[in-house]
Amino acid sequence: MRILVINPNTTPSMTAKIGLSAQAVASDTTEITTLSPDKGPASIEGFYDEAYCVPGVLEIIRKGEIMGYDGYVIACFDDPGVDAAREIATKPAIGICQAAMYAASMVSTSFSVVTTLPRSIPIIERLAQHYGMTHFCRRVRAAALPVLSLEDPHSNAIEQIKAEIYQALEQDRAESIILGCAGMSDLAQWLSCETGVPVIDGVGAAVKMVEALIGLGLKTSKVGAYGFPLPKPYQGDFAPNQWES
Ligand code: 5HY
Repeated sequence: MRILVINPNTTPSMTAKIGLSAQAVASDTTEITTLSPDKGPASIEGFYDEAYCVPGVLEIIRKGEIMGYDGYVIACFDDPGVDAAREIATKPAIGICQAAMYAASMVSTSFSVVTTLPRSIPIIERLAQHYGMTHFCRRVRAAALPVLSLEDPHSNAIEQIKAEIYQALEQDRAESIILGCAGMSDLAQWLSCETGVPVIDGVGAAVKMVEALIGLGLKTSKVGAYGFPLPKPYQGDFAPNQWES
């Protein structure tokens, strides 16, 4: 099977890191391709960045459908554009937040999320509600670091994340930890060993769940909300994005 992993931001080093994390857990028979849009924000930190990364993500999904991919992973913890992606995709499309929360709920009775900046907390809290995960989610915390500091080997990012994890274990009584940014995907295994609790990376969780859905022969329903968009004229720069029946 062929899975297309999309990093919705435009930072090549993070796209490469996400690709390695996806490849590391993929089955031998799974071919992973990792892409990012050629337009949009260098990192996604808040609603505005999130809104502007979506058109690029959807263009990649449209190309993926033409190229016959079997499934998609949207590798940003805000799960940007996942519902719109499911409208244009016939194959399964999963966001890393949803995947990580469902995985955590199967290996623990409670989890806390450690994300980057405080402004991402309300976005993730809303997603926990949307996915029916509020009774599992003890707290969404921020390690107070910009997303791109995860790309800087000289930053103190890893220590800040670790410190926040210990706070979560102590104060939230969390039984597992979810890393709330795709840029943290390479830290999960090491942090699990360091902390002694499951530390979950959404990129890996989403790849395994897409593999499972493909293995079950499941496709995205084209009945109702995830049916193909209705053809209509789009104006201006988005004219090329209008849906043709
Ligand atoms: C992410 N931003 O996973 C989110 C995390 C965040 O560019 N990739 C990003 O902080 O919202």
